[in-house]
Amino acid sequence: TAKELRFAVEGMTCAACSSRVERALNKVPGVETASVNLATEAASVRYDPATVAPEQLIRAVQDAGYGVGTAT
Ligand code: 9UX
Repeated sequence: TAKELRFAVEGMTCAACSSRVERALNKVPGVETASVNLATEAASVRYDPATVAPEQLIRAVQDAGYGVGTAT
């Protein structure tokens, strides 16, 4: 069963930034869908908790060069 994680993404200043974060999240094995909203700085990720842990999702954002804020 998929779970949903929502958190704030810090440091995005243009639409290419949000696309980049979205792509990084969608590339992680176990992620079903990820969407990132530039204006609200919100990331929403549907993932399979048997395959991937929330920490790995956060690390993917950080490795892409952006910050992770509080869960929402
Ligand atoms: Mo445009 Mo977003 O250079 O880093 S992709 S600000």
